Amino acid sequence: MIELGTEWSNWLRANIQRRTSPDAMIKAMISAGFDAATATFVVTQAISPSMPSAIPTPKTAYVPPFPSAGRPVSTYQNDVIPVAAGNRIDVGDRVVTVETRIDRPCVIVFNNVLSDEECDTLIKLSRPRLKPSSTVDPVTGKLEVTGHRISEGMSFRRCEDEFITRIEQRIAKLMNCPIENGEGLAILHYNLGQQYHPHFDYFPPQNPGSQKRMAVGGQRVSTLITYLNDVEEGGETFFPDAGISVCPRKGAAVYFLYCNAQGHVDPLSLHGGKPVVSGEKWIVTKWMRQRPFG
Ligand code: PD2
Ligand code: ZN
Repeated sequence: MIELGTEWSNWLRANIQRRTSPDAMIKAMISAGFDAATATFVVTQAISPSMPSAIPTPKTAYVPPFPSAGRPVSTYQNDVIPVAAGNRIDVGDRVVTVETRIDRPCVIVFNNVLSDEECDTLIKLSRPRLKPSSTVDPVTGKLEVTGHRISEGMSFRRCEDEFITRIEQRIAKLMNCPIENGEGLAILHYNLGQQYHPHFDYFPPQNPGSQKRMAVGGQRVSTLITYLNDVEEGGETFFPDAGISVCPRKGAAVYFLYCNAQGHVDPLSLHGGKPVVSGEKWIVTKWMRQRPFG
């Protein structure tokens, strides 16, 4: 039996009452981070009169109106943003400038995170190690190659040499998170037409595979995507539920924060990479965890 929280139970009940189609409910649950199998099971079970329902009796009489895009209104709240205040941030060996700050979802765009030479070196070092990209299977928690992210990638071991260590120290200072909490720097390369469909970087708490992924280091809390080249057209990092698009620019970066001190995660951080329309796209991503990782 899958246990749904009160918020989701109320949402499901209200939608069944207003005769929303099962397909639309399943789609809305998948968009909110449920895996397809769980969403299908829960909806099918809820609408079937012959099976016991996953929906417990509501504890409150109030059922919120149909929320935007079929999702329940999120009560997520950020803590104090860890990134330093101000328009210029000294990260030790460089001054990073702040281009844009958005409160919710918490998104910050930086310039001058990496030099042109550092971008070129990361591409050169990673190119011979690229493999088809993998994503996390939501049920097993295992990494698998799927059509979900159509690109190639590789990960450096944390602090694997002096050059990587220098970049990691700078990024940790910028994100204001201990270097030990970081996963290894991950490179992604997109060719013409390739994209990354919208997803959460956090491990969706209701996915059975997430517990396994969080056993070491806990939940992911923040991401920094740094662009390693200028893309002629397309390839924006976008947040579809917040209406934000960030255009890739060599050496610039987009930061986002989506997990607070209580371990609650922000569904507004749903994001993806738009298809590359002209040229190619290279990025390096740093994911930070709640605790030391690995
Ligand atoms: O390449 C991107 O813009 C992108 C978009 C969404 C990268 C990631 N997610 C990621 O590395 O998690
Ligand atoms: Zn992502």
